[in-house]
Amino acid sequence: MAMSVKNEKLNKWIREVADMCQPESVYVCNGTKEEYDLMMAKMIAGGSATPLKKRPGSYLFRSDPSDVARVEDRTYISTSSREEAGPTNNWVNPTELKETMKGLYKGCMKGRTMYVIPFSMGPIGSPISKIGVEISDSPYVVCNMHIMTRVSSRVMELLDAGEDFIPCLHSIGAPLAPGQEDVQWPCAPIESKYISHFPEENLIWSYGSGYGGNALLGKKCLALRIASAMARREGWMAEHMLILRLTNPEGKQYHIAAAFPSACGKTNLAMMRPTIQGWKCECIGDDIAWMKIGPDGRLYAINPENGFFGVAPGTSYDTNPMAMDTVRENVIFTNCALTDDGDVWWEGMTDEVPPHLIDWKGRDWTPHSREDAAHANARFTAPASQCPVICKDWENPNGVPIDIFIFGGRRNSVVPLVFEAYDWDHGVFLGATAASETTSANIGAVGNLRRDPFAMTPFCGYNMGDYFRHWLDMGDRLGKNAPRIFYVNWFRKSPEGMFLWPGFSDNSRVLKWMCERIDGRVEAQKTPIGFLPAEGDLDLAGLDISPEIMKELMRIDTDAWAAEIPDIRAHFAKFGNRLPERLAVQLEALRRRLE
Ligand code: SAT
Ligand code: MN
Repeated sequence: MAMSVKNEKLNKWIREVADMCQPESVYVCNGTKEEYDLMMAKMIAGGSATPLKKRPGSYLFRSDPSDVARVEDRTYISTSSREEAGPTNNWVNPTELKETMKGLYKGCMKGRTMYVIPFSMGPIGSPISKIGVEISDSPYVVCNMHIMTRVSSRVMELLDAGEDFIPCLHSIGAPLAPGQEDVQWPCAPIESKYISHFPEENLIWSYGSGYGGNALLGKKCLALRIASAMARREGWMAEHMLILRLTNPEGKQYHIAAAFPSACGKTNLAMMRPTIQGWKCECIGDDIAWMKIGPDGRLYAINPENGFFGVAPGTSYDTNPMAMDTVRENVIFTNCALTDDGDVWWEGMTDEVPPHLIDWKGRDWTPHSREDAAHANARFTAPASQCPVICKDWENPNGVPIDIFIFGGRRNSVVPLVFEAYDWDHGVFLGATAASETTSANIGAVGNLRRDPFAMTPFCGYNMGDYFRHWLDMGDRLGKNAPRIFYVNWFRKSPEGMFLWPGFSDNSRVLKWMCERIDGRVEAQKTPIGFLPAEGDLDLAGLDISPEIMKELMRIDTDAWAAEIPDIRAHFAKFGNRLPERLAVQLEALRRRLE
């Protein structure tokens, strides 16, 4: 099979990997529906996929309970010096890491098929797209890659014609001895999992996990970690951002890119149905934005992905009806619960809880069970084209011009609903100091506050201090064309622990204010932390919310903000002399304004 590959670098790499991993056979994927169906049929026969009677063309998978999310502790940026990877990344020198991993890769595909998956991030053949080839021994990965990226023989034709590619090697790390029976979700124990990146040579090596970003290497590994390093070298941006188009009642379009950490509502915002009269929202992407300065000097964004890998729990016809309609058919569900009539279910999907389910671990479940029926990081993998509000320009190779950047995260206190940066440098400061409570998207403690600059902590493929500088450089290049920068917090709580803001569709009210700001239609209040909406400027028509609650949502507790200063100082200190002076200046200015 591999012999029909004409790209020499690819051919050589396939042979090397096959020699090292010793698979039973090698199969080159073509991305067709037949291939997908055949692969699924095998996984159904093997017992790992459950077809869902209630959802055409859809399947449920249950992972090993140890393999349920990204593993940040086992994720490496392997640059020639530790300094290049910076203080926010795990680092091992490339020679040592490759030796360790070669030891693990040796014979790791025994008894399995080695799949070669040619894929494109971004529309095939577009000048901004990048080609990757993932080698994986997981048919589950092949099917997910079919949805999340563009897998196609057309990509192979480009490779045959000599196009370069980013090699992405993946193994679940579970060889089969002759006659050994396979398990439902083969993977390696946590201590031998490695998600490794070699940004200086555009190379990805992943071992031991079959879940999400650990295994679908086009997403976080290629489109963020490797791409962010390429973007710095080449003068563009690869960001952990949703992209949406908002249209006002007069038909004027605004394009917004927003960076929130994993499982903080990017998918919900990207597909939102505005509650404000006459406004329309369309989705372009829900997770990743690649942005370049266009010929007119503005910043243009594309979504490099082809599907959504969204968090299932909490998704419902109330919170995200467009996502619910997106996942009606042709979807892969992972770690959701199974209903008795052959559908999936998860916490928050319906008001009524089914009387009986099979939980994500495959056990009988009733409302009296102590654990959740679906895992908190259960996911759907769905084609973006199925989203009812997908924007007609979502595959436009020229991208869409970004007007607004939003940063934010989960903060149960301190941070108001919305505020605007004074200028670009202040906006970069807001991005660089963004903080959020941790979620189940990563293995580890949930609910701890951490600084997560630009929501890129787990995804920046080089020294984060240099990344801050790259943002400042981009602003200098964009000048007056730079998007305006805002900060939001949908998650502020009352002392009793209730969310103060309804969120979801009502977030459109906040976006509307941003659009009015950039159009110069509304004045704002200047405060020590930034510009806040002036009283009455946030459109609350039809919303049942008391003035007291609005006041609490917008309240700036100067003491609490002052208490952030030492924490930000410690956060900045980690970057040593890589921290741009302009950010230190911003911190000092904030301190003075709070005095
Ligand atoms: O597992 S993924 O990394 O793809 C999802 C996420 O954490 O955003
Ligand atoms: Mn993400």
